[in-house]
Amino acid sequence: MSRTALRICPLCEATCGLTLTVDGTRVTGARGDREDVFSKGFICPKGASFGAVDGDPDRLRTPLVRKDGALREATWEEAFDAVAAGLRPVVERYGADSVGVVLGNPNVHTMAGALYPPVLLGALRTRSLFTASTVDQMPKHVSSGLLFGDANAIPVPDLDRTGHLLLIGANPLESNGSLCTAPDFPGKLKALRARGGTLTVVDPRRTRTARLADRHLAIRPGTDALLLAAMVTVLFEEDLADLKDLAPHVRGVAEVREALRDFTPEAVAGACDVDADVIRTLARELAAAPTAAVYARIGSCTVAHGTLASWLVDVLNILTGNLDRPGGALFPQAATDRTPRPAGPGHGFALGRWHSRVRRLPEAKGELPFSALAEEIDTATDEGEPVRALVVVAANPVLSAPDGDRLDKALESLDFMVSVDPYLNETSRHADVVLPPPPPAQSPHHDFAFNTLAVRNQVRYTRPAIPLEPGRMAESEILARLILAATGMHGADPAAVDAMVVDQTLAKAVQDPHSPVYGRDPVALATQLTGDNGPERRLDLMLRLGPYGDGFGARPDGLTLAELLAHPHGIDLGPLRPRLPQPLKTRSGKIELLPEPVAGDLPRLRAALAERPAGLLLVGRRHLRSNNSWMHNVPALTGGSNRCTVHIHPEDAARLGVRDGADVRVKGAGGEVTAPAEVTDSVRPGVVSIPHGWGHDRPGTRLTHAATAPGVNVNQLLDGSLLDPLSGTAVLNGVPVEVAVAADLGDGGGGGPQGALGVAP
Ligand SMILES: Nc1nc2c(c(=O)[nH]1)N[C@H]1C(S)=C(S)[C@@H](COP(=O)(O)OP(=O)(O)OC[C@H]3O[C@@H](n4cnc5c(=O)[nH]c(N)nc54)[C@H](O)[C@@H]3O)O[C@H]1N2
Ligand SMILES: Nc1nc2c(c(=O)[nH]1)N[C@H]1C(S)=C(S)[C@@H](COP(=O)(O)OP(=O)(O)OC[C@H]3O[C@@H](n4cnc5c(=O)[nH]c(N)nc54)[C@H](O)[C@@H]3O)O[C@H]1N2
Ligand code: SF4
Ligand SMILES: [Mo]
Repeated sequence: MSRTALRICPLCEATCGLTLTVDGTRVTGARGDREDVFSKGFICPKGASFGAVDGDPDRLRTPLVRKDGALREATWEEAFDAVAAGLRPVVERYGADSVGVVLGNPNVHTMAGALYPPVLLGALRTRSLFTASTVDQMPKHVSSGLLFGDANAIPVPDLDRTGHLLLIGANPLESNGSLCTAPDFPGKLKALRARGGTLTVVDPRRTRTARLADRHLAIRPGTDALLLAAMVTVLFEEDLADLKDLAPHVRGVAEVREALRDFTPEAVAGACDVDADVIRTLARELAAAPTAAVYARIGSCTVAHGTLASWLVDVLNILTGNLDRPGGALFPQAATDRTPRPAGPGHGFALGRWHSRVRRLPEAKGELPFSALAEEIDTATDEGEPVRALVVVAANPVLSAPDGDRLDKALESLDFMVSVDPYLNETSRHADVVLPPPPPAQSPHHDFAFNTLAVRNQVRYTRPAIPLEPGRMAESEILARLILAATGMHGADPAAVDAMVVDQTLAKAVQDPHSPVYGRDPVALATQLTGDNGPERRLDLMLRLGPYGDGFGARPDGLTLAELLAHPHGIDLGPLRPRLPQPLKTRSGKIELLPEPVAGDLPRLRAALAERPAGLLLVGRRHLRSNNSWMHNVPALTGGSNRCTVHIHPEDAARLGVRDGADVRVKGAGGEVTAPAEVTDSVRPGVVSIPHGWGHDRPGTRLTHAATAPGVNVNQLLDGSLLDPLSGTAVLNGVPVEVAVAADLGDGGGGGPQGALGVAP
């Protein structure tokens, strides 16, 4: 007998509500939940394959523990004994920083990933934290931290109401959107055009998104900050800057004008390879639109000037008066946000409070660059201990970070490594203990992260669609036990972790005059929490203390977990609303339009005015049916156009003698890879594109299907040296590479004609 169950999709940032068909303990179908208050029935091919992703036979069912060199199935008890025995001696002998923590992307797609890593980090007190943010959105955090005083205050384009969207370095028709949670992003772009609005796309590739646009600019990779700076200059030159209601909240307008004066359209046109007239038009259109939003993603972040580009996006939103107004870019207000405090000066945002040991790279938001992970393990210095043990949760840095071969070796040299991961893959194969979380159908879901980035305020929670199979452990319990094992409390009741967080949170809240529970008895409040388990009680706590919460009775109509459970398709909390100045936490209490670190980085941007790269530049791409490195094992999601190929423009192909389908060799500072060419004019001349997350040909993994079409690891072309200096984010786009027909070089390389290692004119 089959039944249906609701489940919020965790496979990308769109967070669609799914209706699963369940037969016994298997998911046999998935369709969009039409009653979902947010996604209203939208689903994409990945969501439709939820059952195949969930039921992948290669998912690990039991923990693995290394014995005599080999990973073997073990009991949970044996596994946590091994974690305690492996981690504690390292902490005790070499200190907290010798234990590294690596957090990957799926942590923002699980409840456990939101609730427990902060507790682990607080308890371990290690400064060796590396996450996927520094191969992703860290530039945006840094820019928001500097502008608004809060690294997590990220304005989101008001897709449903805007009249003009300038979309930069993002391809939501394949990615379904990022830092902008919007189920049916494609439909929203079509609706924008249908209501007479305009869409401009800036991307070196003519993507599916670009094809939808009124205007597509195939910019030279890595130069968006120059383009945006020139747009700012046009606004000032032509007297088009108009802050509207924002004016009283902004400091530094004149300073920005002065600082960017020489970035005229004429000055940047050559570097960007975009006509000066077009840049002027972009600025005029932005200023003239009734409402407009500038929105930029991966292609603007993982580049040499990622923080400056991210900053300029909001400078443009501010100078056109579009920040914090309907139809512009607004700050969402999620149900689990902290109770908003009255506006006023805050603590501000500091960068570089400590540095990495080897390259002395500054921390950002408490993190060291992902690109520095390998060297922090494999390089000894006088500055302290290298990382000797690693806790990896939901990350596959061997494929997702620069120079996987070096990282591969570095991981092998660790004293101890534990991976919390459902797969034995390129990274987890190095672990001494692998702790597999259950598949998503057996896990509860709430989007702590993405609701703070959603184009509409709403809240949804789904309990596990299928009960935990025998022998499985919830990821929340795995992480709670890991925290205990790592901090010398191995064997204690994992519920103690949640109880401790609840107690600490309430103890603080009752002392906070702005909290709805100010002055009340924290012990009595804790007894009011409902929920079947620790994570549910913590969700209840956050909802009740949050901006829409019942304040433990202070606002009887407010949100609680019980109220949310009574609304299985979610609760709509309305469109995004203007919130300034409340979100500002800068020391001045104002938006700091020209923060000092940004000003300090402008000379580097000025130097880029003269740059005209001689060779080919590498950019990435995403495929709708893919997800970073971990979905190539699902047959339904691979094949067809989802292949690891090198996109190259016909002009470049002709010059280099590259035929469609023939293997080409691509060489970068970190190494080289060989993959089939796909000759296509969807990339601009001078640019080649290779998707990331491939390279599933290493031994010792259990990815049966992925290994049949492994592809190559594009990040092997990088040596990790290229970073956006303010955010520590790896340069993954706009990377110089050389391309040659593979046959011309022969197997060993070097033997072939050097002239074949061609570069674009
Ligand atoms: N060249 C290039 N490189 C890139 C990018 C690019 O555009 N170009 N993009 C970058 C970006 S944006 C990102 S976010 C990173 C991603 O980089 P990572 O976060 O390192 O990698 P993922 O491929 O998302 O792998 C996530 C891991 O989590 C595991 N996993 C899946 N589901 C769960 C779960 O429910 N629980 C747990 N515990 N584990 C789970 C998977 O098996 C996999 O091992 O890659 C980056 N790398
Ligand atoms: N199907 C699918 N969906 C995903 C993922 C996935 O792997 N597959 N990954 C998820 C993750 S972790 C993230 S972070 C998001 C990312 O979401 P998006 O940012 O929308 O991701 P991409 O599709 O990589 O789009 C980046 C675009 O930037 C372009 N680009 C490259 N360099 C430059 C440049 O210098 N300037 C400009 N203007 N453009 C440039 C690329 O050609 C590409 O089209 O997607 C998420 N959703
Ligand atoms: S768009 Fe994203 S969240 Fe929606 S069904 Fe597809 S993968 Fe899932
Ligand atoms: Mo990402």
